[in-house]
Amino acid sequence: MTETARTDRPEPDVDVVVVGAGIAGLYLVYRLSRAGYRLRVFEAADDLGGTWYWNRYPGARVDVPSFDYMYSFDPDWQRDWQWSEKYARQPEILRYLNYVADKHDLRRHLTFSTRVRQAGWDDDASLWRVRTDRGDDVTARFVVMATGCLSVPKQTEIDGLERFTGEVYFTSRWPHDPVDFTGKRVAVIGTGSSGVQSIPVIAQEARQLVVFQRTPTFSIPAHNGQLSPERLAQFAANEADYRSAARMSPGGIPMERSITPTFSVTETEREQRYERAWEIGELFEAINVYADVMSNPAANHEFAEFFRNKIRAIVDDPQTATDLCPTDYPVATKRPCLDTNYYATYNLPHVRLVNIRKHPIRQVTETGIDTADESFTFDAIVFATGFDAVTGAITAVDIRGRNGLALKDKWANGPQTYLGLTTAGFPNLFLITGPGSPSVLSNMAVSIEQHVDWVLDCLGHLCARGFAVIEPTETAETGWTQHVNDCADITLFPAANSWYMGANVPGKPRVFLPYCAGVDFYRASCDEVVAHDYLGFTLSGPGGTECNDGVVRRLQPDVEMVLNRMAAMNLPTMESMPVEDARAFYNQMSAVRPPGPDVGEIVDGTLPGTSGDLAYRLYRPPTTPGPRPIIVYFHGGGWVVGDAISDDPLCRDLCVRSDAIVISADYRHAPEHRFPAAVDDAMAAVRWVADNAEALDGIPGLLAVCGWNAGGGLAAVVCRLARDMGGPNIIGQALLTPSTDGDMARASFTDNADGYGLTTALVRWLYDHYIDIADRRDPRFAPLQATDLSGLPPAIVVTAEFDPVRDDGDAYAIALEAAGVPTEHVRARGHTHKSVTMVDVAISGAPVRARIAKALRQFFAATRTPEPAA
Ligand code: NA7
Repeated sequence: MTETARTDRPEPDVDVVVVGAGIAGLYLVYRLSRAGYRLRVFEAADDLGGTWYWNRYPGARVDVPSFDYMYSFDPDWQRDWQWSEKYARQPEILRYLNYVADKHDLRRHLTFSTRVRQAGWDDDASLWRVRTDRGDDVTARFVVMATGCLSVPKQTEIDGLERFTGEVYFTSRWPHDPVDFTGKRVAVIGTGSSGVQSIPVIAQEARQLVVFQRTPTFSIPAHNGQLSPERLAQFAANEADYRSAARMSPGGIPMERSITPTFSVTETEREQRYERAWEIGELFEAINVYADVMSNPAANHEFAEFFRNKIRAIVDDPQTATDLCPTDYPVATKRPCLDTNYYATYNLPHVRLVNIRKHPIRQVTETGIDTADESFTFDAIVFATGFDAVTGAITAVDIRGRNGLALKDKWANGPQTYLGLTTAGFPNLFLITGPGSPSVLSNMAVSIEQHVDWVLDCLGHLCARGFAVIEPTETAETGWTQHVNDCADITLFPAANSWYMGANVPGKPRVFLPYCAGVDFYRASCDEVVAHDYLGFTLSGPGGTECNDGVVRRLQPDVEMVLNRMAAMNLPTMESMPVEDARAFYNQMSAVRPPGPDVGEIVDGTLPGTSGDLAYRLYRPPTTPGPRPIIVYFHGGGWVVGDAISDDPLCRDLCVRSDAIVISADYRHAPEHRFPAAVDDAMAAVRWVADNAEALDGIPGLLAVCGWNAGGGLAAVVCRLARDMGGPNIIGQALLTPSTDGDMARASFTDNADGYGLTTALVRWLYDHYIDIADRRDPRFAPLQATDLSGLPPAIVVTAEFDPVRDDGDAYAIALEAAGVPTEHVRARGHTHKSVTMVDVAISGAPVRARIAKALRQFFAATRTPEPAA
């Protein structure tokens, strides 16, 4: 190794072994060889190209525009290379890769027709031992898996194939010599991208074509053709800017992330937008029509219906059209396709679709295929049945890490990686576009370059600092794997049986494999890890060991996006404002939130407080009429800002989810009305609601309280006062990030002091406006200070990980439990003081709100049907 630190350990044969000579492998060779590393590259095929070597089926094309699907490291490419089409065909891409390899003299590093079978980490020697099927036994400091995400074809699961006497083809292993279907009866099994691309082309030759479809696909017309001279000129003038915009984009193609929710615009506008996406014919553009297409089921459904209408309009036979319409998964949760005449092909008289969900394939026979109710005769069968995606090619190699741990075993329940680039227990092993990185959800060319660049920077760093070994920590890996799942969980992706979920391969664990928050967010994480001294990695070597352990993304992804957006707005802090301005600012911020769900009825009214009328807003559920339990809700705002309607979206959500009447009751605010005015009013509100339950169409006796922030504290206080004053009877309390103590010494006030919305400085400002320091141990302000919490109504207490008042809430939940109060304590991981209340903004908060509502429903149910006496 020319650059790396020397050790007294055995010198390996090479510095780096690269597995695979596709787009990733070639770029690795370019970077590694120029940096002076000694390397071997093993490629199972007898030539370079990876995916583009193998997938030679008729109609095979890239589904990202050719301009975007290319290397950016070669800026003078336009001198001697030209793309002929918007979406290049497979032979052209393969020619391009050969052109790059020849131009940069990469070929001499490549060993073809050689499959890496095994790679084992030798801990004593700190190197990898790599074995191939040709008998190579090579030692290397590092191994880089550039094996591609879609390179191991799925096994056929159809009986009898060996009996078939006709021709059999696999789109993923297409012969190099031309295949002529002229005059033949052909079957195609599979309607993913490979099927969709090949079916129209095969139909042009075949005498008869029968397509066996298990799951219909969403496909948009590619509108392929010549590249427009204008686009070419625009691109040529600004290539550097274009490439850097691609690197910072959501998908690896320059594009602004849509922030417009579907239903915030008119139906006509939406139709026009969908139509435009259909006309543009670019996948990333289509998925980006509206911000919530991949997260809001209703938004997705409408977009899907647009597609289905297109299919119905194109396909003549109504039954065929119905069979071609996907209905059992949200659009784009399985890889959508780009096509040329796919749906119209079914209008040809010699083309037929067989829906094998209705007519299952029984077996392949000597002469064709038998379904449950029909026998077909074929001259050729084409399998377009997909791949063991993302992990298949990595685990196909017997990779053994520390202590002989097999990667396959480690990943038995799903892959765990750090950044999709590395995996704990496997030092000096890098994965290019591995699971947990944007990979198949992005423009691969951009993601590959980013990964390779990261790896090269990492190797350079190790060398410069005298380290020989790098490995992620369990903490970092667990955190990243959690983050990858968190990102998927706020989308509709997990709803589909897709290869993204591993669902196409029998027995494969059901785990969302790629990282779906976007290339831009992903790159930021990778860069942040480096900026924080390789956060989450252990670096070791003759110079010692270094580890800045930690988790790079701890916030819920949507919460982080909101915080980033807020930070970018550079707003003044509330505590820097006079109170009146702070209130106006708070109301202004509240006004721009999504409204929350529809409820049955909203009634604004007043109720008698201890010192004059108090406003309230009543929310009635949208279900059948009739009396309902009542939740008295106290708003947040730190006793200083907010009012009965300031938590409107949250109250709507609570009302709908709990199927109860929610009465959001105002209380007097500080500094005009300091402690205990708010407590007195809260108590008065609960009394009035209890006394008037019947008139409010509530069920007398079924009364719970709920509150957020200061309101959570008030709800807690009211429960204790009601207990001590002999009523009213409160049957449950739901406390959402409540303020329960005046002691600001707890760790969360320091750990979460700034950067998560509510700051410790603002908490102090609110306390100061509301209550004298001398009163801060009064249990009417600090329910945690009450000497006796026994006999209080059952509780659900939600605390947020990144909240200054988190530890107060935690302490209160623990104290309730200790006092024998049935308490459900929900620690909202990755959330802030406010994020759980952000209805339709922070989707990750929805499960927490669902738990609150469930708890409230259980409080009511338990009171309705009291437990039988023992
Ligand atoms: P895909 O997208 O995995 O498509 C495979 C297709 O084959 C899909 O329609 C499958 O139906 C079908 N299939 C798989 N197994 C069977 C069996 N046993 N019987 C019937 N039908 C089956 O692979 P592609 O090669 O088309 O595309 C891969 C990616 O390459 C593509 O997304 C682009 O990114 C490029 P299923 O949906 O599983 O019910």
